[in-house]
Amino acid sequence: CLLAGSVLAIGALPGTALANDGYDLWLAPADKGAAAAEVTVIGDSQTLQLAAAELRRDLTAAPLPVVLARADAPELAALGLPTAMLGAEGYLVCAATVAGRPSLLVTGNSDTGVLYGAFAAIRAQKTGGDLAKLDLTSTPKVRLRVLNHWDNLDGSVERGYAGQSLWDWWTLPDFKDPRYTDYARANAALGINGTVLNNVNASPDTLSAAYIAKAAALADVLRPWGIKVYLSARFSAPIELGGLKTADPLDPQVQAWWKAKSDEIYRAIPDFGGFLVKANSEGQPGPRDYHRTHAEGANMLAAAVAPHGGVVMWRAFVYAETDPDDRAKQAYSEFKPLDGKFADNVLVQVKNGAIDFQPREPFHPLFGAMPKTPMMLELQITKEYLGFATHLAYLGPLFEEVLEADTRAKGKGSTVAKVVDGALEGHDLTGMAGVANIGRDRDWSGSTFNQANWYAFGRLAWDPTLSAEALAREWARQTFGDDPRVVDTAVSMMMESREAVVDYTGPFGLAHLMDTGHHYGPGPWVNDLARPEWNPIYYHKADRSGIGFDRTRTGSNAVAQYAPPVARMLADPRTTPETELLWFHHLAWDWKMKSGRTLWQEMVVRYDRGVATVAHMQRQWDGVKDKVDAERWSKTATYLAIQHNEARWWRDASLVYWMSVNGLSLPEGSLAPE
Ligand code: GCW
Repeated sequence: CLLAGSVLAIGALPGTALANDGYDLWLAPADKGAAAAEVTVIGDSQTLQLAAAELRRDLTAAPLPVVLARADAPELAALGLPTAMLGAEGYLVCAATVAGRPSLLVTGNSDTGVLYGAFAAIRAQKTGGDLAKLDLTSTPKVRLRVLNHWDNLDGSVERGYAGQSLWDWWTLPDFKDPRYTDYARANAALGINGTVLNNVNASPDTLSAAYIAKAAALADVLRPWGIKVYLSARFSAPIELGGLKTADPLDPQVQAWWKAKSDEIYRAIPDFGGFLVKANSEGQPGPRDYHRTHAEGANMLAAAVAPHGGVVMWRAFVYAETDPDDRAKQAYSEFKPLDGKFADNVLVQVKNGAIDFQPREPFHPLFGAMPKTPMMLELQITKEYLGFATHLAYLGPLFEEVLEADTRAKGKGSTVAKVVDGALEGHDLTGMAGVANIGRDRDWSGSTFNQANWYAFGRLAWDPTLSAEALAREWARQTFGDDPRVVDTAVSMMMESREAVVDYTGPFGLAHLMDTGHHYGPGPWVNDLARPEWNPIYYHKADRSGIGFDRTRTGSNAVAQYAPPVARMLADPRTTPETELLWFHHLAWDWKMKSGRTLWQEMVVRYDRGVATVAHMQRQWDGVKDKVDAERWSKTATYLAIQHNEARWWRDASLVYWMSVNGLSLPEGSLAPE
């Protein structure tokens, strides 16, 4: 009683909205006072019923009764709707006369398509669309829109900053936590249609009978929402689980083991999506242990799931000590020669950049370089290198930047988005993966604004050409309501946030300067780890004469991995985008930047600008204190204060370190007074 009273008291402070723990994500219920829509379902499926329930709950003041029906319903036959072009998962929402009654029709070629249409209608209304004029049609551009959970069987989450794993393996398969349904709803609202339940650093036990049953229980919850379950497979599982002496992919016994294991999984999960594999990377076992190629490894698993319609998502995130010259080159060196050698149901999953989810990285040279292979883009939604859950960094612009990058593989306009959605090379099997930022925290993602990164990933996986800013606005309206002052403020903060992190952690393409292991806070000086490419100094190569990694012909020549026009542009520091300058070049501290300042002076400006931007975000947030509920407002304000302190920590520690290397001092008056 006392507790409830005190919560109410907080909510009742003058001018302060009630508390909100962020649990509802972008699905906050519509205005309770408004009339619910009248919804009729034609057909009979659980998914259609779920879609109807969403509309009854969240669509208000509909000018017409709503009808939900699959396109093949006899009642729609006479309408001649252009549904063929919607494909398996697209939707159409429009005014139509159904069975003699003017209606708002939500349709698609599958139940899931109708469900997506229902969510699209709700989104349209919540973001200001006029239901009377609603005419929506959309088809996903990417087929597999998948979250990758790096969740371990002990409940911990690798690089997870939102609490323990959502999956309670202990109580599964009997207890299906209602939260799994809420997770499914949130994903379906974005069009996410797959989830890899466990960490790519996979335990062999994931494939044991006990865990297959647990995964099957989750699959049962997710299925009506159009979401398939996938598992990360440990390549050596035939040894650890099967008692075999080898995991050699060309060994008939190993092949038979995987076939039998796949059959067992499909008996429990008939629509199982397939396997995700991290092989021969960071100590994980793989086909290279047996002198086989990645293609031989992937194809062996692909053969096991192919009869059931499954796929293999084979990661290209590989690097080893054997090629210490430049870690950024290794994936391309190993995978490019394998183009055309992968089975039809294999996708190669490539991180956005060639190193590892840095605040800024040039696009991965494998995009556009393997035209015969479906290339799946892997993005990191969880902010391993961008300040975990505490720092506000909206990743929409980062995702957009890689999707818009022009590989020039087939002339101008050969964007990464077109490689990923299959348009450039004519692939039908396409995919995008996001490393989830979801945990058991009440707000799912560790902070309100982190939810936007999950949101942006899901929407971009549906349509990689959507704009990061438009998505920020969409998200903000559904999250905070439609007060323009709050929405504009949130969008403005979001759109400047990622560049702020780049500025205060390392501008101009500097990368991997975080303290090692946990990757939180600065550590550009670290140089005592066993493998050279784990040490930050390997990446910045700063000395008295200059800073940056020479990836041109005089250095590692990684630029040669890009298509010739891109390679030429990157070979010269004067034509390299300044945002990526030190990624590709080792330059003198007094290199002249476009601003006219020296590199060193400009670096100081950028570090300081990063701190100033965080201060600006704080001021903006202060300005909407009376407009946002107390709980979300104060948590965000506190996190911004942490971020401001830590941006200063980053700036000061980095500058002091660079000065210890270059012997220069701070340009007069360069740091803004605090
Ligand atoms: O980003 C690095 C992380 C590892 C991760 C690895 C990978 C799952 O530091 O924690 O392991 O990449 O992507 O495989």
